[in-house]
Amino acid sequence: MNATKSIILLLITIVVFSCNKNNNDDPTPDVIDSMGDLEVSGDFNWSAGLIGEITITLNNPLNVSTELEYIQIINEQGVVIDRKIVHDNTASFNVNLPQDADFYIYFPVTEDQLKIETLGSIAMTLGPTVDYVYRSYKSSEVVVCTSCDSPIENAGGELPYFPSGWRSFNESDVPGWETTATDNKIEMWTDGFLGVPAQEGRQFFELNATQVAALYQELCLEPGATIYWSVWHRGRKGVDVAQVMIGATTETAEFQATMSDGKTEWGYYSGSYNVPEGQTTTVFKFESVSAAGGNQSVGNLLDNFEISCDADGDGVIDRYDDFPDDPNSSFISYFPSDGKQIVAFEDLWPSLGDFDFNDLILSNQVEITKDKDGNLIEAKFRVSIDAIGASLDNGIAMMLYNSNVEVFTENIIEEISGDAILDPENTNGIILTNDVFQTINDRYQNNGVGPDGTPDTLRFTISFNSNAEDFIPELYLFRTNDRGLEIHRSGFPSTATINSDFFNTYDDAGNYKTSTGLPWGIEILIDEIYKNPKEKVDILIAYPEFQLWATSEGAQNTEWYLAPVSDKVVDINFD
Ligand SMILES: [Ca+2]
Ligand SMILES: [Ca+2]
Ligand SMILES: [Ca+2]
Ligand SMILES: [Ca+2]
Repeated sequence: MNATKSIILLLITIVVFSCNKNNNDDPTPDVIDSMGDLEVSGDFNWSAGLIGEITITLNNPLNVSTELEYIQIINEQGVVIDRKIVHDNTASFNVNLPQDADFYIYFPVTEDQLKIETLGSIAMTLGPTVDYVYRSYKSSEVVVCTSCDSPIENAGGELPYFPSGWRSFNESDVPGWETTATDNKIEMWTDGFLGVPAQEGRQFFELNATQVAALYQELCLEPGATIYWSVWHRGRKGVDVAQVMIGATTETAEFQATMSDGKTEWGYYSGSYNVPEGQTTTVFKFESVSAAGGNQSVGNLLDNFEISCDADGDGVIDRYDDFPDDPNSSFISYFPSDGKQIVAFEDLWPSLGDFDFNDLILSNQVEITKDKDGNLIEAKFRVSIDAIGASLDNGIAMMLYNSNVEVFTENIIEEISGDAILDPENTNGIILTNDVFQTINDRYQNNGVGPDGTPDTLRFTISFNSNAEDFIPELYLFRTNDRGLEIHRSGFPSTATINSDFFNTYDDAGNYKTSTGLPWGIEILIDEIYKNPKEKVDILIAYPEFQLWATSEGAQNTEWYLAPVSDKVVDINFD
């Protein structure tokens, strides 16, 4: 007894001494061996990962066409893990990225690539920095749906090069393009002439050269293929009108779209076209209809004609379509954005536990399908029950929140199938199991004390009713025999089933944190394997870098989970 008291006194002395020492401006915190002695800012979310918004701003000195193009996030293997459409040279992503791997912003049009280092604003400069050769970036895009070598030529009117102002060329001097004008003249402008910026590159066309006429290209496209075309149009003195015609010859080309634009902005036009069987030559014709000002040599500016394959006609070209043969599905993305999400819990809330964070450890990977507009179609979940150090019986549930971690105003779930059911008590809630021990096939704990076993994996699929573009899934625990006792990670709300009498009792400060900011659950986004602390081994002991990560609110030791003390963690190699 006396010995115990002495040790306690000694510990108190050490703690007091530590506190005093911390009051100095010494930036190096004292190393402690019990998480319960930590004090951490109340704002820290206890998540290891790059989680939040990234806003890309494109610097575009070469005037590459960026509007409505896709910008992507790719992983080290070059796999596209997310994409957004660029507007006004900017695009924003919500990311959940592991920090033990590298990720890049990638702009396919120019093949520019930039490593992601932080959240927030990222500026990216497009194009080669030296020795720029004037060219049209997208002059030979069609590679899949045609057997022809060069289906489109000089798409953005960058050839022939001329230094400034405007020129009238004979059609034989303009690669790829022909005109219906009887004098065979094609008029071209350079960027900035009469105050008009090129839509792409530094040159563009004026359809009305000396006559009201049409520009066209004769392309060799594979019969039976579906192609997707796009082009940009602008008025010169006011609202000019032209039309897009496609067919076997200039005479039989059929109307596709009317282009009508004023003189202040380029307008974007696009559509799909099915190349008829037997049609080996396809003519794309851009025909002047009317022009402001009444002079037939004035009007209808044109730039950046593109053709791509769109086999399923969903408006997403094959190159960007993760489901090129499914018109209802266009893109795959992931939660987390790459790797997997580990959530690790202490389950004695509202009382503190032993901080080994192995009472329940889940790893979660979600493959998300979206339509062409980015709306949710389907999500396939794989939730692995990695460790069960608990002695109590717990259930596992999930809530889907919007990207601000708020409840959706409406139900977004159409249907669920597989190893989970809808939560009858919570809209957009899911029950994975009412009792973990009843769900696993063979009893295992994977905590270094109880039996080891290959983790069971729960697989389920949610289909959505298209009311949302993104969701955050939150895995949480509840007590099998007391649904009102639910344990969330801090930063997430409790659900409709909570018994709020538990809040502010024992060690809880009302928000799933203690008065010193400690949580009952942590999150790790990880590309590698997470080895959990053995039973009753404090996570500060198992992972010496954890303490500074916590006290720096995640700013330092961002990869603490890669540096365990090897005999303090469970290291089981499951196939
Ligand atoms: Ca151009
Ligand atoms: Ca498509
Ligand atoms: Ca598709
Ligand atoms: Ca524990």
